[in-house]
Parts: sequence; structure tokens; C-alpha cells
Amino acid sequence: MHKVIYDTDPGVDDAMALLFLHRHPEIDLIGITTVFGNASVETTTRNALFLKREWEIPAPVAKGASVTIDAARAEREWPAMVHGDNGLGNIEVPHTIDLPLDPRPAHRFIIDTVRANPGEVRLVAVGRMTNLAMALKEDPQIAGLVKDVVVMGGNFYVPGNVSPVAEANIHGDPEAADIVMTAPWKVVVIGLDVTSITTMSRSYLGAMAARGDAAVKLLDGLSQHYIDFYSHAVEDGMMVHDSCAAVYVVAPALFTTITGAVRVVCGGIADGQTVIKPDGRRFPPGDWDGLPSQIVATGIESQRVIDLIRDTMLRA
Ligand SMILES: [Ca+2]
Repeated sequence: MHKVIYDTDPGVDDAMALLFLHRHPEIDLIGITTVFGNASVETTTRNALFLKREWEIPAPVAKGASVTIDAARAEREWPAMVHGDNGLGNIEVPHTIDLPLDPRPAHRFIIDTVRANPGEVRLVAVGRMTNLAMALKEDPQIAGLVKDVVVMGGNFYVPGNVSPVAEANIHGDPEAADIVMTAPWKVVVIGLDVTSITTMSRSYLGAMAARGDAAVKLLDGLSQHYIDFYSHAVEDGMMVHDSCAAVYVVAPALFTTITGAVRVVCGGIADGQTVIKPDGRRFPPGDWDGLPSQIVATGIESQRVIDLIRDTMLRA
């Protein structure tokens, strides 16, 4: 069993990945931590509690960061045109959910849970990396106690999605992402190189919902606004970004990867760009030297990933 803490900003594609993690028989979802990104942290936390209640997910929810790790960074607007004003595609969601939050802030929850399960926890982080960076700052030794960190974020040999060179999760807190990528733990980076070519059509999702239970029908409903948004880039479907990271946990063979030190550009016109120095390539001394070699996905068997998502959703 893979013990997973899911760090998330639900978020429509976050919701799909959450249901995948909850339903996959080889995954033990032991915690959900929230972060700002697709909406404010108040909204993403409310959404996590809403999905926990609707989908009867036992894992505790801990509320996380509301601002970037470098507080001097200016706030940006929430991407309401992508995820809706409420972060869940403008479906009806109660203002408050009558479920308790874990009393600890997300980064403290991560530290405590990692220390209670040394060598076992897989962090699946699909929002801004702020909570992970805060956990590392408060307790750097956890880097040696985590099994691995699988992140959805970045782009290496394809364009970005919030600037020509940057992807949203990284661009939303570049300093935090650079801390996470350069820490002495194993990071697997699932970026736009693979997530932007892994799409689920509206009809495929609809057919899944028709066969599935109420949970899958809710997922179908909350995804419609997001699919409408993606109509400029995808033929009546959606990029399933965050689910690709969740799938990697159980099916890494569906991905091709390269290794090397990864840095994140902080500031300037390339703010939030992720750059790998591939292992074996020689350069003059530079800012990638002496850093841990991380794993970067450059290829994916998209249809098999999509089918695995469907098959897992229909296991209920
Ligand atoms: Ca997300």
C-alpha cells in the first residue's frame, strides 16, 4: 500500500485526482492538505471538506498556506474562468461544511505524519508548493524521511500555460517550488510535457458517469465548466493535469522520464520557469551544480492513463 498525503487546491482536476486516490486499492490516503491557488485557501479547504463529505473519504483535512512563502510577492487573481468562482466549476456547494478540520496547519500535519511513518509517505502535491516548502523550512530532516514527492507542475520542453515559459502551480509560488526541487529528497515532476497531452473528452467522462455511482456523477457535473474553458485547446474535453501525478504513484511504467537537477527561475520575465540540467550533460560551473538529481516526466501513455482513471473510478 502506498501511504499518500495529498496536497491540493481543489480545483476541478484536483477533484478527479482526489477521487482516484480515494478509490485506488493500492493507495492509503492518510491526509489531505490544502493550499491557495485555484481559489483562496478558505475556498479550497471548504471544497476539500465538501468532497470528503460527499465521497465519504476518511482522511483528515488540514488547512494550509494562504500566501506565497515570500510574502513580498504580490497577490494574483484567482483563475475563476478555469475552475469557476467557487473552485468547483460553479456547481452548488454549501458555504460551510460541518466537518472538523485537523487542528494543525498543513505543513505541521505533513511534518508530524511523515515522522510517524518514516520512509513510507508519498507526498502528492498538485497545487503551489508552499506547504511543502514551509514543512522543509520548519523541519529540514523530513526530506530524509519521505519516500518521494510527486508534483504536478512545471514544463520543460513545451510552453507554459500562464506565461510562455511558466506553468500555473510553479508560477504561483516560484520560491517555494525551488526549495522543493532542490531539497535532498526524491522529487518526481509531472509537468505540462505530459499533462497537456493527457485529455479526457466530455463524452468519455459522461459515459463513465453513466456507469458510475453518485461520486462519479458529481465529478462529471463539477467538470463541465472546466471542459467549457478548455474548448480553446482541447476538442470538447479537459486536460486531467493533477490525475497524472496521482496515476504515477501506482503506475510509473506509463511514464518515460529523464533525471537531473531542477531549478525554478524566481523573478524577471521567466518567473516560474522550470529548468532541468539533464544528468550527463556537461556545462561550465553553474546554479544546478551539487543539487539532487530529480525525475522529470517527458513522455506518457495518455490513453492508458485515462483508462486507468476510469477503471479506478468505477471500482466503487
Ligand atoms: Ca491543482
